[in-house]
Amino acid sequence: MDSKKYSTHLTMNEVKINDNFWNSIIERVRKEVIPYQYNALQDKIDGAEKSYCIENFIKAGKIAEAIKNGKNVPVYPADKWVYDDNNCDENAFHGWVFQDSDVYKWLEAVGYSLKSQPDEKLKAQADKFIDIICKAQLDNGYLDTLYIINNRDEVFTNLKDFHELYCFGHLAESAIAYYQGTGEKKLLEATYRFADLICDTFNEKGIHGYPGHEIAELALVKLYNLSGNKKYLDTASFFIEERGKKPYYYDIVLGKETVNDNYHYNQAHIQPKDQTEAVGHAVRGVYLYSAMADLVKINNDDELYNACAKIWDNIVNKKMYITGGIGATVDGEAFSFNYDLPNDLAYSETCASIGLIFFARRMSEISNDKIYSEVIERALYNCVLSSMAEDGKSFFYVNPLEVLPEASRKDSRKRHIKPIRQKWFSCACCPPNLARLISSLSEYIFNENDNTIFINQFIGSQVKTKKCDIYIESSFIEDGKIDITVSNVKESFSLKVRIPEYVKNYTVKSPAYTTVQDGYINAEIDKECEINICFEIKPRLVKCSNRVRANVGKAAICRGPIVYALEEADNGKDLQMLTINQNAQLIYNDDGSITAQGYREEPDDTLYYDYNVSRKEEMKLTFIPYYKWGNRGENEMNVYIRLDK
Ligand code: FUB
Ligand code: ZN
Repeated sequence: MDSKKYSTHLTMNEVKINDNFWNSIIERVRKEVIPYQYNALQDKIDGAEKSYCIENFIKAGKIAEAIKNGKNVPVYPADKWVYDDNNCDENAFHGWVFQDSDVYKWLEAVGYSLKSQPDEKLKAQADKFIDIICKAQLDNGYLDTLYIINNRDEVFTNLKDFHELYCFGHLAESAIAYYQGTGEKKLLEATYRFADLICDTFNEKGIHGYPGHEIAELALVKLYNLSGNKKYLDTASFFIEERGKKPYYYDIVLGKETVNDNYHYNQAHIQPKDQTEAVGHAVRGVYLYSAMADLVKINNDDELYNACAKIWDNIVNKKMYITGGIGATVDGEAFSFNYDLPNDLAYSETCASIGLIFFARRMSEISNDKIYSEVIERALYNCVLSSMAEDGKSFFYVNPLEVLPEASRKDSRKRHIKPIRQKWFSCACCPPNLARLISSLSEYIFNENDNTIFINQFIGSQVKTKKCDIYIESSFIEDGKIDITVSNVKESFSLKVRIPEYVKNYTVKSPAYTTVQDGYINAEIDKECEINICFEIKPRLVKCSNRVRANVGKAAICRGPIVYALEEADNGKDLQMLTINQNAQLIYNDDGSITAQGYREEPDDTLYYDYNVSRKEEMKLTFIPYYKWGNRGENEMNVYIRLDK
């Protein structure tokens, strides 16, 4: 770790995307997902599960007003994770304990979107929500509708489960994005007041607790970066230092003593600085690791960096799907044990992959090692992208690598595996998370430090920096080509372009002195120039470690960063009967599919029989990008295919 080499990602203040592949996806989020979520948050979607999100803020606003006017307000139990008309009073809080976070994530996406594409109608909608949110804030700054509506006297009493600090984290992220996107400060001011209350409440002299679901930590760092107010940084550090200390805070509150290390689910089994393995709830994990990486960079904290590096290594080398999905088990939406990566039971929550991207970018800024950008690319083009339908109107929460619709219906162990994207979820964490990531994609392309600009993702874009202007024209996903025009050069610097690990051959045309360093093409720039790169992007068979039991004897097909899948719509039912030879010619087609000669075995109706070689017929196999699966109705899907002997 060398603090002099730290880089910083370039932000949407500097970077504008204009890319063949991504333009339509960003537009889909802007034109479909954001408006759809606007209605979903207000329960205006027929047939979708209710959100209650805005309804809760309106209820909380009335209570805040009543309190200000000295009126008595009712009390309801705050004792469950999810509230509905069957288990609570109609005037009580409804939905999941973290329901507030849905509108915050929506506002964050809107903030980013308005930055790149001003839109008065959308801004008016967002301002209306912000007014509703701010009316709910109590005089002392507190802002979480569960406790405002149900019981003001119990705030911060169940940090382990009830998500007040999680909702605060999303509030802060949205307020910053909205301020940066529009210049509007109302939500940010409300956030500072809540943040101040939190800083006054949690410290050496106050509560020694920490969030059960991490995110407040990284949000406080963002507030510190924006405001320069050190108390936000101190509270983020406090939360990270207190986590996992013994006796456990949660035990103290619950009046028990945990004998063995517990609280893996919350990554609170030991202190973060001593953690070496990714455990517990995956989204919680990656949000924590992101905040740890933030603190590493701000404090040059070697100990925390070593923990981050070990956890990273554990995730990407033992616990990550080929799609960049993480959190293999439904049991606690959690990381499983090393190499436990079942295809048909995978949890692989969309939010977890998004959090992995957050962690990766922070790590890339610390070391400039390209491995982090490789993982961003993997997660982005596969797990994350697959979570949204092609029309932007339905979503996956869970991202399996093998789907049999009948099993999803009949096998309760696979109830989480949905064979078709859903319109909305009562626990709707993923779609708004996706919206905020895609709307801020421009912040994942470039990093910069004193003497270098790194191009980490090959997304058509333009950027203006202190050193120069850069224009990238990219058809990378189609044919591997990237044309980089550097102009307005104000000082000499190194331009480093990541060479993807799957690229074996490439050509570079560069008038500047160009070498290869640490997996990057390195061009020394001192005047304007154009650099043309062509990466050879060929379809390839990818094997998985034989420690992963589910994939022994199988391979996946990939091209560039894109993982491919077989679907019943192209290949018929019983995808498990298909095989491919390791030498099969993989043909990339103009429509983005890959075809190959393979085989379909004849079905064996006899359950057991003496060994013989299965009879099989040749057939043309069609593979489509994994992110496209499930757009043609309910059907079987497999990422891995058996290798023919
Ligand atoms: O707990 C809040 C969110 O709900 C988590 O991040 C998701 O995994 C889902 O459990
Ligand atoms: Zn989610």
